[in-house]
Amino acid sequence: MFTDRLHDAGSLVRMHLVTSFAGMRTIPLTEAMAYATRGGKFLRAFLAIESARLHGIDHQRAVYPAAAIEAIHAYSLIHDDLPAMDNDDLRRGHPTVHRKWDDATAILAGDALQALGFEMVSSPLCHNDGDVRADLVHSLALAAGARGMVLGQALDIAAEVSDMPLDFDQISDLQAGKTGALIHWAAEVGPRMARADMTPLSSYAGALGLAFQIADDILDIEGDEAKVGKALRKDQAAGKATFVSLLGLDEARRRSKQLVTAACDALSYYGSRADPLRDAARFVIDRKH
Ligand code: GRG
Repeated sequence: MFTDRLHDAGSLVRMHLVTSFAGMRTIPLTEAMAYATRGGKFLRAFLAIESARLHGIDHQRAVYPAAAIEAIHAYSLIHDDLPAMDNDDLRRGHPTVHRKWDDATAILAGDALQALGFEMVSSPLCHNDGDVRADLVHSLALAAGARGMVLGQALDIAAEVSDMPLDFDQISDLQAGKTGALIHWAAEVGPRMARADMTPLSSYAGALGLAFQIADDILDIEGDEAKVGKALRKDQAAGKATFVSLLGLDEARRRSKQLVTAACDALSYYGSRADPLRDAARFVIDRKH
């Protein structure tokens, strides 16, 4: 069952990260790092492990990129919650890192988690071919940085202070960076590690990333704060353009379903072996948190 596989991927990655934190000094910084990597859905880890499995890479190695992407995702959430950005008190149902500790600890925990991500994919235990490791490091840097996630975040912040609301293409472009880039990288882990054609998983990830963000915008309107574990309806209150504000709820739902169909179809090359990834695409738009 999909939820069991998602849970297994999460446990594997969580254990891997805990082992890594155990080798560090116990100080507020490392406690905050451990705290920030708990309690998520581990969807990006799941994508990396399943993508690797499709290419014959076993989970002992796949856990490295899977842990890397969750560490970088956790860093982005810590920094996004800071007063200088979204100023949120709650994440995954618990106080945000800067609320539990302080801003300096949150900034450093985010910085260190980002570095840990690169430590993971540059480890010889991740892959014994140095060229493959270099490609993982390079592509992860592109996905996380000013051509990917950080670009998306900067465009989002710029849009908040602009008088001109974003149109559909501009929001899609922003979200392809902010949310899509890490999802994309996770889904491409298998062909990168096996030096295989990335086209099917790249198409899958493109559609999945957009479906994820549309679903996130729908959850922001319809979700239950207790289940989602963070403050909702902030975009609406700030009058921010989102997929829902531009398309309306019904059309947003229709588009997200269309994208899930496109994501599933993109995997035809793998036949039924890719069913867990198809289940993940359906989960992304049905989730309640
Ligand atoms: C601060 C550099 C920097 C980037 C921040 C990821 C991000 C960019 C901001 C987070 C705010 C947000 C709500 C983004 C949209 C979608 C998203 C990434 C949601 C969180 O991902 P989930 O639902 O979270 O996979 P869990 O908790 O399950 O890991």
